[in-house]
Amino acid sequence: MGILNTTPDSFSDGGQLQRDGALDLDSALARARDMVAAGADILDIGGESTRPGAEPVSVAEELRRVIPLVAAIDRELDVVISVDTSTPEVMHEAAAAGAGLINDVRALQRKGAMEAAAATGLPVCLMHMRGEPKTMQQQTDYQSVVAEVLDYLLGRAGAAQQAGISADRILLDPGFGFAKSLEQNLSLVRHLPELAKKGYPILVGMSRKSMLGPITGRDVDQRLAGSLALALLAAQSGAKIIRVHDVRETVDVLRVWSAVGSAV
Ligand code: 7PJ
Repeated sequence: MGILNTTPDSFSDGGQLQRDGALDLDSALARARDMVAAGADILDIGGESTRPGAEPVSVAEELRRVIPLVAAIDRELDVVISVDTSTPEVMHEAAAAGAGLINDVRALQRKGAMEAAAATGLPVCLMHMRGEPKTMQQQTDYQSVVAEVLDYLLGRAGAAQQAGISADRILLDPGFGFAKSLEQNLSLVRHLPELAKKGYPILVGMSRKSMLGPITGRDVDQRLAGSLALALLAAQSGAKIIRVHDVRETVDVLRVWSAVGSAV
């Protein structure tokens, strides 16, 4: 899954696709084309920055950022389009414009989101987070982060099924970096195989994230090697979808891993 940010303030690549204060559709489409050519099966389009400390965005602004790009990619490229959103209106409009997956870092907890997602008939990715991005890094006290994340995700999966989203349309994500300390993120990586055995496909996003800062001593634009290490560990642990900025390099790593795994 390749990341396509339409936000001016994303932590790792924000603003690169902007011109005159708005998303430049041609640049965004060019990036989408590149990621598909590099081997991405899914593109994740987000119109709200959820990095720690990020400010909320209005519904109108999120729609303006996301929907034209979903429609343009759907017209041109053969790829599954995921929308990274918690907003019911965006879910509805994105589905109509050709989206194939709803990726919600708030696990459909925003008012009306569960109903909106169910009405689209699309698969959903439910991610673990606490609170809101603006303050989430103040909420990292867990008795056991692994058990609590697992409980939360299975609870949300149950709620989704009650709302009419069938189990085979549900993916889970532990939410690396969302209300978690470095140690807690590492613990979740270590215990990914347990999560992967719960019967739902696992999606993970660790690309360039801050957990790599203290480990490698690298700034955000120098975290490719660390991100590739985490992608490989996640795949080996049973994750089915790896959400990344660097598609070409990650696809190489996964192809090598896959070749070794299928060799007799
Ligand atoms: C994630 C996400 C993640 C899922 C972001 C960033 C911050 N969606 N959206 N999982 N992270 N499912 O790209 O670093 O980890 S936004």
